[in-house]
Parts: sequence; structure tokens; C-alpha cells
Amino acid sequence: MLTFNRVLMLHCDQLQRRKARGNMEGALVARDCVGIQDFVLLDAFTSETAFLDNLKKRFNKNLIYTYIGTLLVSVNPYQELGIYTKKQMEIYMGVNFFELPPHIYALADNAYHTMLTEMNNHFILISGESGAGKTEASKRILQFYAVSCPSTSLLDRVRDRMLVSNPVLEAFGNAKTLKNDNSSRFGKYMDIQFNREGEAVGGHILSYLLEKSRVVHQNHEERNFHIFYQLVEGGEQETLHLLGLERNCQHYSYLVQCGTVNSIDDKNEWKITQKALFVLGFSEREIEYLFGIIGSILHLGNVQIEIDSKGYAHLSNKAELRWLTGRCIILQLLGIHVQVLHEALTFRKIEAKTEEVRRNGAVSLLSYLFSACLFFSCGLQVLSPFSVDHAIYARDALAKALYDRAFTWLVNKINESLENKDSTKKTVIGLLDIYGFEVFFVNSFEQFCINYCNEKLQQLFIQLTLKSEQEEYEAEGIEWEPVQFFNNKIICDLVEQRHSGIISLLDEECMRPGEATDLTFLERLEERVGNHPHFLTHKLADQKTRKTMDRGDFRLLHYAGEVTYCVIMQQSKNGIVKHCFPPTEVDSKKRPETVSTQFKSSLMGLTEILMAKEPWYVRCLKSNEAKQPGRFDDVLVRHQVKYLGLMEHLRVRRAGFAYRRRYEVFLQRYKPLCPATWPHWKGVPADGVERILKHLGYQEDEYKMGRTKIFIRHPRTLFAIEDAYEICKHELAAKIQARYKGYK
Ligand code: AD9
Ligand code: MG
Repeated sequence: MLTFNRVLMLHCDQLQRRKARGNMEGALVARDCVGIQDFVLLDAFTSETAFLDNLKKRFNKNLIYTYIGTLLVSVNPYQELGIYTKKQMEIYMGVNFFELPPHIYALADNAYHTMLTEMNNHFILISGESGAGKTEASKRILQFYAVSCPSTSLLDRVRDRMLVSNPVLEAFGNAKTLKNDNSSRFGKYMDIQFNREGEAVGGHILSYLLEKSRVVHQNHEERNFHIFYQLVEGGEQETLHLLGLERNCQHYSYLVQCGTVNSIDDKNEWKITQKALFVLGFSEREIEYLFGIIGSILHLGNVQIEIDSKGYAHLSNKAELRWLTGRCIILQLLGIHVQVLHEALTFRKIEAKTEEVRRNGAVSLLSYLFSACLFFSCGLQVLSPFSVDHAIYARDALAKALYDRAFTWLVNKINESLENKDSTKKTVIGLLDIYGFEVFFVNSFEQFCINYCNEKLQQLFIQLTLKSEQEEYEAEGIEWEPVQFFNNKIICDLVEQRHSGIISLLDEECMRPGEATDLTFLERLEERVGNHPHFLTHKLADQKTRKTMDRGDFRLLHYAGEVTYCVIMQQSKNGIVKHCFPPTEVDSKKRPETVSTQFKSSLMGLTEILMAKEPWYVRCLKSNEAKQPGRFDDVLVRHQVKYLGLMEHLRVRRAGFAYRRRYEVFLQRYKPLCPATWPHWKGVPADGVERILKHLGYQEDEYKMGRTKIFIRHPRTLFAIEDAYEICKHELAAKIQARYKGYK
């Protein structure tokens, strides 16, 4: 019979073996010269200062990972630490979570094994502000699965494709910003699908709102999407010749904002992108089209627009136009005739029918909505010449729309390449890597969407951890001292609430016939949400704060800090992009859905996808703003610890229970561990569970019996049971085998 002591003995044995495999820190060693590897395990860690000291102590020893229970905190080291080698992966494969020093591989491995054991779906939510290390973390997880999951030669192809989807999407969707040299400018959710054997058999990617405005405008010292520089710097001479491009980024007006960046090797990245497209199965023709679009956008950016004698727009750069209308592949794709393009860039089409959507006097936020409304240009008849400003806007709108389309097409193609058509049951692990919270000197619509998205993810985290956890204890009748936390739902509501949220008000303003301007929009906001504690404008601010704002700004007090959004950015008029889109997308009867409403719906969809899965969390912290190796800025890290709610999470975790399962599920799995429950337990499941725990010798303070579930305080308790189960399974198998041999 297996007693608890025996279980522990075996457990220790196992640990010894694992130590011998190269475990440096040793198992369950809570305190040593490098601080504490799990905040939950130790008593003295209730203050924020102690929390930070521990993070810093570990960071200074190049230990960037620390646990809060099963949540992984990661501090960006801004240097290669040699901790992602194949050997490291092997160390972490199939080992219980807390037996080795914290690592992203441990979390990935634990999610994987839980998925296989319980045959359910999981997701790993990677969050943190811009530059904190989310994308790196998500890549490391994917690489870990590529190495650690069993595979067959057939599946190797799927694995390789999944891996190379990263460099391709990064080339087209990432860019250098002031915060991060490789900043994700789109949101990415990737499902990795596994079969019953645990083999990775397919994948699917969902992308969220690409920051397409970057194609035509970047702030000083920022860059366009990497792919433009890769093509110009690394493209073969023949390719450049075919596309009519020069090997000089400074020649292209869409690329001139930023010179060389030390951390980026565009030539080498070009090779990686090319190889990746090949592995993903893109045909030569498709690749040709793709770069045809990239080249065309560069030409388009160089089309100069001048004023003619009547004060209207006139295209002066004939050489660029020739490329766009003559030999260029993109025109075959779009079917654009030179005259059409010329007209599109210099004439506004006036609608014969009265349309509700106004197309002028647009402002930064509104302009995005107008660009979403471009497709509703049926019934256009009369031509009226553009002013220079309008023609520039039209040119840029075309460039943005083309890039956006190319990106969507790219994601779809990658999905085709990762698709698994086999209908057998699969489970998934979803990886969420989305643009992080960001505050710049000037914040516009993009930051509004990005920060709203982060607000939603924080809300999801709160719901799944702080809120529902505490509600569950209450519902299960477990004695509980509530932990107070800041619930950012109030900010989510301010942005997204139907009829009275900022997005709804923005929609209304855009759809309103008559003259909508920045100012009318602001006034509407002041009127409808002016009293909200997280909203401020110049007019509403006190005298001191007023000095830090312009009349055209509004300020939101986000969970992660204040952000002032600049409403007035540019004038906009348009009327061309419809040429890029098939007529089926043009439906004048349907009320247009604005970009922000679309984004809101897609985030709601994402929340639903995630809520149906078991969560794992990686909270990434930025160590310093200067992107310097080994520098730990106390103030910056403290701020992140605060707004990410890590202290509250720790308090809930410490007072709470690491593991909970319905009695039936627990009993079903562990009944072989106790003679009274094996092979059948005829009584109430809760009693059966208690019998098992008593039999294994657990003390009463190690677990709590809820109404429907068993709650176990420490993960190590659970691991001891799990190890006992493994041993028992093998003993049983050996017995059955022996018996079988006896029959023979
Ligand atoms: V953003 O919201 O997309 O702007 P991320 O994704 O959070 O941001 P990213 O993963 O791109 O940040 O990390 C920024 C840079 O920090 C990387 O390019 C690396 O140079 C550096 N970094 C991040 N994590 C690690 C790490 N674990 N080890 C070494 C790292 N360097
Ligand atoms: Mg990123």
C-alpha cells in the first residue's frame, strides 16, 4: 500500500534524479542568495518594497523569472542570457512546475501536460507594456513546443511552418517605435492545435487591427514596417530592378524618418523572410505580387502632388506614376488604368444620392472612421477636383488600404498553410501576444485602440483571477477574507458602453449629418461623459492640469496611467479606395461599421474565445526605458507591479488555493491511490475524495472541502499526489502485465 511517507520518499527520489539532470537551484529551495523563486511560498513578502527587492535581487543575478503561484513574472533583461538552449528545454520537459527554477518553459510545459491530462483547451495570456518582452516570450513558448512535442516526419512540416510564421508576421506587422525596436503593431492570437498524442498538428492565427497609418507616417526616430527596409536593403538587384526601386531608403518619402538602427539587420532579415515564405508554401507568383504591393506603396509615396494654376491638385512626378501604371504588377492585380489612378488621386467623386456619412472636416479619430466608410461610395457620379491636401490624403489612404489588404491576405495564406483538415478531436493552446500599453508625446487613434485593448485584457485578468476566484470561494462556502483591488471595468465601460461610451459617441458624431468637427466631438464627450472620474478635457480640468492640455485633447486615466489623446491631427477628404475593393464589399444600404466599433466587436470575440479556455499568465515587466542590458529602474518597475495588480494577485494566491477540482473529476483520477475508493467508490464523491486525502496522510489545513470542489492549498501537495498516481499507475500496469504473462 502506498502511504504518504512513501509518496514523499519517491517524490524526493525523483527530485534527486532531476537535480542530477542539471537542475542548478534545486527543488523547492525557497530562499537562497538569489531571493525567492515563488512569492507565494514565503511569509515575509507582503509589501511592495519587499516584492521589488526580490525581483531586483534576482534580476541582478540574471534570474529574470519569478512565480506568483502559477503566474510567471518576467523582467526584460535586454540581453541574451543563454537560457533558451535546447539543453534548457530538455531540463524542463515533463517536470513538475515548482521543481525547477521559474522559466517560461516550465509554464509552457505545465500548460501542455495539463491540456493532455484533462483534454481541455488552454491559453497563455502574455501581457505588459510596450517593450516588456511579450513577443519574445511568445516566440520562446512556440520554440519550446516545436522541440518538446512528439512529432512525425509529416508533422515536422506543420511545426516548421508554425515557427516561420513568426518572422513573416513580424516583418510585415512589426516596426521600430520609440519604445521598442521590434514593436508589434498588430494584435496576434495563435491557436496551436494538438492531437491526443500531444503532437502539434495545426495552427490558426487571428490578427487584430494593424496600425496601418504607419505606412504613410511615422514619428521622428520611428520606422515604417520592417518589410519595406528589408526589401530595399536586402532585396536582390534583379528584384529591385523589376520593381523599379533604388537601394536607398532615404529616396522614399514613406521611409525617411529614421536612419540606421543598430539592433536591426535588414539584409539578414530579408533572407529570413524569404526563406520563411518559401517554407510556408507561398508560390513564386504570390511572392511577386506581395512585393509588387510593397514596391508600389513606395512609389505611391513618392508621387508628388502640386498645385495647378486653378489651385487644384496636380500629379507632378511622372516617373513614379509610370511605374505605378505601366509595368507594375500591382496594376494587374487591381486592374487600375493610368487615367483611373490619376483621377482617383486628384478628383473627388461627389455622390449623386445624399449620403449620411459626411466626408470632410474629418479629424484624427474621425478620419479613421471615414476611411472605414470609404467603401460606401456607391452612386458616385460627379467629379470635382481635389485640393492638394485632399489629393495627398487620397494617395496616403490608398497606400494604407493596400498595405492593410496585403497583411490580411498574408495572414489568411499563413492560416491555409497551417490548417489541419483532419476532423479528429484536437485540443488547443492559444498564445496571445498583443501590442502593449503605450504613451507617446502625441497619442492618436492608434494609441486609443491599443490602450483600450490592454484595458480589456487587464479586465479579463481581473475577472479570471481576482474577481472570480474570490467569488468562487464565496460560492463554495470557503471562509475568506476579501482582498481589495482596483477593478478597471469602469474604464472599459467609459470606452465601450453602448450608447454612452466614447466609441458610441464617436460613431454617432461620424454618422451625424451636418458639420462634425473635433470640437463638436469634444463637446459631445464633455456633455455625455464629462463627469466620469477617468475622463478629462482642457475645459473640465483644474487650472494646474489645464496647462498640460490643449483644447483639442482629451485625457483618459487608464489603469496603467494617464494618456492625453490629441484629437486634431489632419483634415481628411477621400473618395478613392473603393477602387481597391470588390463591389461585393460596397453596400450603400447598410450602415457602415466604424473602425473602432469593428475593433470593439473583435475584442469582444477574443474575450469569448479566451473565456472558454483555461488561463495561464505571463506578466512581462520592462526593466528600463533606455533598453539597456542589466539596468533595473526601481520606479518604472514599481509602477508596473502596481498597475498590473501583482500585489493583489499575490495576496489572493497566498490566502487562497493553488488547485481546485470538482469532486467527481478528482475522484476519478486519484481513486487508485486508496483501497477504499479503488476500483469503485459507491458513496458521495466528496466523501471518497476525503478518504483518499486522509489515506495519503494530508493535514486538514492543506486542503478545504467546498460545496462541489476540493481546494488544495499548495501546488507541492498536488504534485506529491500526482507523483503517487504515476507510481501507482506503473505498479498497476506491471501487475497486469505479470498476470497476463501468467496466463500465457
Ligand atoms: V510591444 O508591445 O510589441 O511594443 P513587446 O512585445 O512586449 O513590446 P518584445 O518582446 O518585442 O516586447 O521585447 C523588446 C525587446 O526586448 C526584444 O526585441 C529583445 O531585444 C528584448 N527582450 C525581451 N525579452 C527578452 C528576453 N527574455 N531575453 C532577452 C529580451 N531579451
Ligand atoms: Mg510585441
